[in-house]
Amino acid sequence: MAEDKADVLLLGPAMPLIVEGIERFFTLHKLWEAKDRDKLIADLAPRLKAMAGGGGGHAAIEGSFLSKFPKLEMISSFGVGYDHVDAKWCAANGVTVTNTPDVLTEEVADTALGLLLCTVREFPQAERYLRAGKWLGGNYPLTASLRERKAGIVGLGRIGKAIAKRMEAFGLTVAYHNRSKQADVSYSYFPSVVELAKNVDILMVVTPGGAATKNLINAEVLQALGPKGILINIGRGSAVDEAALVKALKDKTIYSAGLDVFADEPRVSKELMDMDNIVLFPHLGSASIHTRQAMGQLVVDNLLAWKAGKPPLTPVPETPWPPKK
Ligand code: 8YV
Repeated sequence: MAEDKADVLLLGPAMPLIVEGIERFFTLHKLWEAKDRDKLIADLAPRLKAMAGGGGGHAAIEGSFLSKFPKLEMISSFGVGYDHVDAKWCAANGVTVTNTPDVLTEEVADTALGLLLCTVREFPQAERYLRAGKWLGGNYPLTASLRERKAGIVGLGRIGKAIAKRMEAFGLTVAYHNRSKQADVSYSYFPSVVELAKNVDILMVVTPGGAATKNLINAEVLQALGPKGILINIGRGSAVDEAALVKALKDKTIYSAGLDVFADEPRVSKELMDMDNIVLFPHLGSASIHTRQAMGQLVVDNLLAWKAGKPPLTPVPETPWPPKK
């Protein structure tokens, strides 16, 4: 007799590795492709125990949606950030949430340093200058420099620490702000973001999204960062007050910015688009083939661990294993 495969509801488009990996071991249902979404939900609701988020954009996974599935046990989410999942609701309802940390740490840290260099030394602008044939008319203007700068990291988790290591190798002095002081580092700690910003001229934002960090980087922080200041955001767009940032860039309250994430991505505000003196990446942090495959595999492996009744590989802190039902 054929094995009765457990159902998995995939909430959005996902890379083939995830789709095929789930299909091999489970009965896969693709919510975004359903002709009648409500019918699919109603059919699955009495029996569905597992969902997966593929990472093709991060539509909110809210308690009001999840509560339609009384037997739900597991949500395997793509990406280290899971601000789109109502993890509190999951914790209260015995649902385990997993994310894909660690496997992307070095990639995101590489991207952060790349974005920093691009922003300070204006590499994308200089390349556009060459391609426009302007080099024939004279050299690209001299740029700002990393030399003699102090960097402040907002959010010193795993990725923040990997960025700090790279910054040290580049000769930068590193300080940080975090919810709590980290015991395993000797960088200067600032209990407030404004105090950190006052003491550095690079502010590297690596925070998760969500209510706790919403608009953490506001007008006051940008003012404190000052006219030499460079803001880099590799964490979540919601952590930066974009209107305040646009104003700070226009008023030259800060010098420049490099952004990999945006408040309403993939839509980027026209005001940011129109500025040629900043650097904008289309959320590239972890986006290499190597790293995205490792992340995708972890989405599948977390589901397989759940299927085997084993502890999930990477549960988020809000939903430690075993779940409280
Ligand atoms: C992914 C990310 O781009 O891991 C994260 O939190 O932001 C990125 O690595 C994103 O999850 C893709 O949807």
